[in-house]
Amino acid sequence: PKLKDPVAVEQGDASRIETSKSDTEAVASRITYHAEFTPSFSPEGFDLPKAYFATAQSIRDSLIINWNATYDMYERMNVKQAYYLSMEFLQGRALLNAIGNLELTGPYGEALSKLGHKLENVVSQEPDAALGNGGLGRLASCFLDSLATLNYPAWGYGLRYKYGLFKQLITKEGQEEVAENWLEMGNPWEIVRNDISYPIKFYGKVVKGSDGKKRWIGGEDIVAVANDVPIPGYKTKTTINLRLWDTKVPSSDFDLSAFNSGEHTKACESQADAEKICYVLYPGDDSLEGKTLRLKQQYTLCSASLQDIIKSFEKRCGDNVLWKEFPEKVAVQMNDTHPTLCIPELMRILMDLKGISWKEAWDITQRTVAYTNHTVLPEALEKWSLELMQKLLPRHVEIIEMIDEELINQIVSEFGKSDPELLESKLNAMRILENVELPSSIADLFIKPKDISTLDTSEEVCNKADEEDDIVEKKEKEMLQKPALIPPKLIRMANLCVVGGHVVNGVAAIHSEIVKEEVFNDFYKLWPEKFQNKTNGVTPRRWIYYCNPDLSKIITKWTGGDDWVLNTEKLAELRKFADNEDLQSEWKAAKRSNKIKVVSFIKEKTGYSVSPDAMFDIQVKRIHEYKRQLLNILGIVYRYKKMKEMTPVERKDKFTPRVCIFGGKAFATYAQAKRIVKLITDVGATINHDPDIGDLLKVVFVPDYNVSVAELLIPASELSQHISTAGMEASGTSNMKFSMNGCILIGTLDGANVEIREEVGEDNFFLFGARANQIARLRKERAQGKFIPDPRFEEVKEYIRSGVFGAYNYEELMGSLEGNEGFGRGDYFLVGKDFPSYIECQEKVDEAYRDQKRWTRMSILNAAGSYKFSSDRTIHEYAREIWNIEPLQLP
Ligand code: 4GP
Repeated sequence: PKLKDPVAVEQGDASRIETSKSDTEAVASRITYHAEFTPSFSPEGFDLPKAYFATAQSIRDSLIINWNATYDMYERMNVKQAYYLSMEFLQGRALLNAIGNLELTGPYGEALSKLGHKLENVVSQEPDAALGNGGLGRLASCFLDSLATLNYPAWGYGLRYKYGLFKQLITKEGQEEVAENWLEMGNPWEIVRNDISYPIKFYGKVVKGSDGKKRWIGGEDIVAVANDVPIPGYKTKTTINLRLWDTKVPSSDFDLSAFNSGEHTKACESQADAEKICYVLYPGDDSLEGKTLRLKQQYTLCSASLQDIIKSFEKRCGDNVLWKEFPEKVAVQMNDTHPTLCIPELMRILMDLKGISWKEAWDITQRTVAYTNHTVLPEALEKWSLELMQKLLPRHVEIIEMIDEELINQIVSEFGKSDPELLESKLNAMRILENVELPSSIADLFIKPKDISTLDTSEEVCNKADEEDDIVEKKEKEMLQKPALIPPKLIRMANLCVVGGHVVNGVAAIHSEIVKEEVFNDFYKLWPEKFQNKTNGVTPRRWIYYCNPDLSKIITKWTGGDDWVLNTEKLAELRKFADNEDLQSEWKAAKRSNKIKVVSFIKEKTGYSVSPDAMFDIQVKRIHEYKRQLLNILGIVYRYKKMKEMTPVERKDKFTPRVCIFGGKAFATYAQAKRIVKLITDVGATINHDPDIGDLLKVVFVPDYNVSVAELLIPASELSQHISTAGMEASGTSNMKFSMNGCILIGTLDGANVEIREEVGEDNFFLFGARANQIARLRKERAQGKFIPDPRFEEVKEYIRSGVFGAYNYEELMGSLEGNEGFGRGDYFLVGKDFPSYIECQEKVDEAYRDQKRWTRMSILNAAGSYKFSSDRTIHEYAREIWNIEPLQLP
């Protein structure tokens, strides 16, 4: 077999496989070529791992041809490009997607079968690329798919972590984490670009040159090396790039003489230091070392990507580099605050290296970058220690201080000095630096001179004042002796993003309102034009077409073609057939065959046998108190207790058989989330072995939830739970995937649930719980001891405490739902408040499921109403309203 097809290379067209042979033969010969020459596997045999690797290599060849053609076109046309910077990309598997997008599923299936394998078995060999934690990372991957499919000139930039988040084991103790070594067998998708690398500096100091310019010198130098992952669009040649940075030391840094004198560890020390930057996603950050490592990761991503972007801009400009045109060629999107250092880094490069003035550099920076907020949780709005940043990135801190000073001046000129209290509150809320002195001209305003005329000067009062002064003085001295009591100086990254970017967007309509009215309200009042909404979306390719082929065929049949894959508005046409009996029976059959696959999967992963006739009720997402997996499991416990109190006949009459499926990872240091996992698995262990209950109720925790597991579970789902405390889930994206696959949602009016309910219709969504605008009042009332819990809620907690589910001490978990305010107590997420309406809503679910015709209708109407939630729609909005980029397609 030939290594490359010259015709295809010349014409930049990967779909033109060797014309002299049939597609199948050509594909088979490409696969066997790689099976023979790929050095990672032994020459004999063609077992599944080898078949996967050779197949992936063969398709990668095709992608590279299209990738080069796409890149050449962007260069030639010098179009504006968007760059999506993200610490996470949760790509999942790539093979099936790539084969499908190139429309080669048929030839690949046949070729592999000739070679003795089934395509589906080969595909399932691929480990998930799990370079992400949750929604934010998966969104980034959906965006890449849409960008390529819609032919937008865009790239992703991230880090090539050696280990993904972690692999989750479920044992008797609950969750255990082990290293996610996704690169163990090599990664056929990445192309190491040893020709593309950039220096990255840490520590050192800032000096002023004779020309008056600041220079950052000394310190620790490493190198960031590009690893390119081609991202193919669907039914287009456009293949964009995900560039992931890896880190190493500059080659000159290897201490040969130390090595030769036997000091091997010392000689390799700097190498190890550099490499560990890209070891793991989200290294533990309780220690200073951990914090430093995370900051190094963030800076590496920003610095390497910006150097790369700038190099490409300069190359395209040739001899005539007009910096003020930079924002007309480059849009940088910061996926949450992790890439905030883009702002001072772009300023530094422009000023210190390109000789541009502060004013012009600031204008360019602001017009280039934009920021997406993904969470309202205060603990997730990053703040970095000023001291740490000063050590690691001294020049950036100078720049951030300047930005802060300019902001202070702007706030002062906006609000005036006449009302010092108002001014002080604005400064406190909006400044980038926290707990850092104000410039003295401003600080003086807040020293309130005492009004001498009203002072009581009697001896008694004077003595008392002296005593008070002594106490204050003593306290101040103590404060100085105990530095921990002095509030740390911090940099608020989110504020820097809002100030430094030209657009700030939330990710669902309700979230964007909260961003404007609460999280960044002071900024919103100052710059209302900066704030936008971009409701999230998910790619219909991965999340219907490839993961649910049975349903896809039905949709294609009933909507008159497969153009819905690119144009999801067509899904709405299913509405008119929602009651059609033929469609209903096909629809149910597809669901059932997907459920049967999950039955085997559950058996394999957990040992539990579940019935495909029961309703599949699923909650899969990161384990977090605000997402309220606890509410779900308490509801299940309530259901179980009621079942136990009934006769078998009553039980069968009242309850619909259910398999309640959970999946998701608890962050390794998040103790409360891990207790929730433990409770779920303990409840499952009891209920699943209870002969009184049988198939009427099963509770399963699927271990190691990831993209591939989601691709299996979501098509089989009938009910899915999106039950966060209202106002706390920015958007959610699995809600969209479930709805697309004909699953009915039970949820609160939170995140994208609000918009999904609008689209699918109120009757086709199970709504319960307090509304976002009630939450603050409810919390306040609770703290005042005014909340009277529903007896059913008390009953459930009591039942768990009684030890029915084992001897584990659930006191910290149950206790968190009780009492008034206090750390880990006071039911901050209002589980108790929403519990009654939740279980009552679950009764409505049971009733609806009993009427299968009604249920199937609801299911069809969900898929039909999900058309808005394609990431293609979202990306068009970003392209038009934030990035100002145009599609450009290869001929
Ligand atoms: C997530 C949000 O929790 C989720 O609501 C949203 O759908 C998703 O981002 C994408 O916008 N946030 C994160 C995070 O994953 O790490 O903050």
